[in-house]
Amino acid sequence: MYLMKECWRWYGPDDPVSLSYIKQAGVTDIVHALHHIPNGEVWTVDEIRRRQELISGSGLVWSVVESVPVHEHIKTRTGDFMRYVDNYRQTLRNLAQCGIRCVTYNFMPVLDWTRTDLSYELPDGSRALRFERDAFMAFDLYILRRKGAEDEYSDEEKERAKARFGRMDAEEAGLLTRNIIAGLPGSEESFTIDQFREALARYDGVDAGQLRRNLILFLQEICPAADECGVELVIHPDDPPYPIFGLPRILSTAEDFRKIVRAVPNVSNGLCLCTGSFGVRPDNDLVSMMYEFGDRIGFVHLRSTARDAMGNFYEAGHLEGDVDMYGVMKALLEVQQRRGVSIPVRPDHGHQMCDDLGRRSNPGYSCYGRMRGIAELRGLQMGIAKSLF
Ligand code: DNO
Repeated sequence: MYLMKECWRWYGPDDPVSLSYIKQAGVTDIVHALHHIPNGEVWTVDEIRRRQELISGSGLVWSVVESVPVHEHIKTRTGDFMRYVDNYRQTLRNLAQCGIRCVTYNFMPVLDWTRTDLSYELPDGSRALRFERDAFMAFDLYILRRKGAEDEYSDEEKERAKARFGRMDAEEAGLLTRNIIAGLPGSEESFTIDQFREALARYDGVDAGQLRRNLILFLQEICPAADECGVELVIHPDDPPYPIFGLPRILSTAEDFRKIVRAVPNVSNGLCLCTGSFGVRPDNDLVSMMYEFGDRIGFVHLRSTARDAMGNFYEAGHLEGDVDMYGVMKALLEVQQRRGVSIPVRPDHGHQMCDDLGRRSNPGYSCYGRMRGIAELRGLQMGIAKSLF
């Protein structure tokens, strides 16, 4: 029987959750990136091998890269983008030479994922990541004071934002700013307010149609090499899955991914099905997406979010919230049996709980919270597998 290949994201030697702890979580594989290499530069075979040896020394296997970041110049097709495309292709070849054949990336302009609160207290005392719409709008309108933002919100939303900003003291405003623009784990960019304004300006005149064309051109440039060396490129969806800061978004729905596949049918053009990101939109049917895109799903992030009518969401327990995790897991098991492969899966964004609460950790990447996540998912998988197959 083909079960999920259980993975865990590790940020490197400075990650407070060590490889030996990860081993104790019972997973077999590591999701990792060479974060010390500047965005756009080639990952050499030497650097990759050195890291690979460190990981295998702990009895684990580095099997998924998350992420090889896509330089902003590639997303906007400006500046030095051709050099960055060549470097990207070379990095893929080097990874393949080392036997690492699943590479995650995203095509979100400027910011990778975005949250407003990294320490939202739940009724049981654990803490979760949260996106609070009013706080977000307050930042956009009153702290960033983005040109044009006024026109993108309704009068009612502007009222809410104003009231929210009015309740904020300087400390809260500073924390909110850092949470949004200082770079969450995995993002390769970090900005001050001025730098952030400049980065946004690079997208003046780039709408969703243009950004999608740029993604398609990029894939047409790198997929032939990826096909040839057997690397699967898996795109991570937008998080949150709708436009923010007036920036275009092109991977928020099933239809978005269909468009990319229609334009670039190469086998290496794959999807990282992140149930937490896609799951924030009620119109994304995750179970059908798992079946429909099954052949192209090279990597899965399992987590759940709970949304409300005000546009807020927080990261719920892995088996709670709005995601039908039973349906997703059953579909995943069926896809794996049909394809005859085990797909890499990682528990995403755990809560801070128990000893996590007093320790430093990368937001979303706590030890106990993710252990709880993987344990619940593993139990769910076993229950379904034993009753179905
Ligand atoms: C957040 C992550 C994202 C993801 C990238 C993939 O926790 O899921 O940062 O790694 O978007 O390129």
